Amino acid sequence: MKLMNTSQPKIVLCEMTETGIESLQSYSPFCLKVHRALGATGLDYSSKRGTPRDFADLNPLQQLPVLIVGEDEVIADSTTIVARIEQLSTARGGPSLLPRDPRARAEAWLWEDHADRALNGYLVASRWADDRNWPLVRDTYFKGAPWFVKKVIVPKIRRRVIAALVARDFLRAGETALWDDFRRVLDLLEARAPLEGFWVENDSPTVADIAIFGQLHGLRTPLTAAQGRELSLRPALVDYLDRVDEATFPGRTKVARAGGLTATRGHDMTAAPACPSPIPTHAQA
Ligand SMILES: N[C@@H](CCC(=O)N[C@@H](CS)C(=O)NCC(=O)O)C(=O)O
Repeated sequence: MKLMNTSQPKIVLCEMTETGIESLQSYSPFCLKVHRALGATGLDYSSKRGTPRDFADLNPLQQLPVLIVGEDEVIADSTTIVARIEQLSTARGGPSLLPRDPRARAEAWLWEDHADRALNGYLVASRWADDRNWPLVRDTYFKGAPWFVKKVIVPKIRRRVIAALVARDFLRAGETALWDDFRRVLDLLEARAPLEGFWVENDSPTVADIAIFGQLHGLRTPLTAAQGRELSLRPALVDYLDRVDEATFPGRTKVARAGGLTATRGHDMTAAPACPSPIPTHAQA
């Protein structure tokens, strides 16, 4: 039997502000992804919360997450971070986030990329561009901001995020086309979702699962009720996300027992309190 070496360097995750929802460690899909990679590998870590600007000395791109390993190793970008977590975990005999087979490994990274670049657009659009969601998103993200920030700065940030979505080819054909596309993509994912186990390799979560989960689980909050409902209509996808949740969130059983989760309800977080975010200087997701 292979014994796990429990020693590891100190790990600090620098990330966006708290959600106030126990089962959702971050509204940022990229920070959530890193939480779940750490959860799946069982590495110990602590978290420092703030806005991207608060950590600009660590990441001049002013994006979160950033991971600090040991005293002075600073890693930016969730993909690079997850690759480093993989090394840290396997170096001590812990779980791997990658399939052994090289082709399956490449496929896991391709799905990871698809989640970060493609699925992310739908999450950003549902929070920032959908007028049905915007009032709650705004009040959650910018709660506690001075009135002039809410009145002047926030609408500017929103316009900038929407312009970026158009540039990414998400909103160029308008909202109706975007949501038609979203449903089509969910249908494809529903058809592709594994009926048991995980996305690329069957018996344990890989980088593909963690990245897909980061983006899709973020839709299952009160902030994006319409998109969360679309997701809830795809049972294979919902069951799959719940399996990933279970495998990557050590505290899940405790939250479930406290009545926060049930098997049938999955992550229905509609009763959760709003996020007490301070003002992000940039878009959160
Ligand atoms: N490619 C980056 C994306 C990270 C990202 O976009 N983070 C958002 C929070 S969800 C952020 O920091 N946004 C601030 C900005 O882009 O100005 C990664 O994978 O870490």
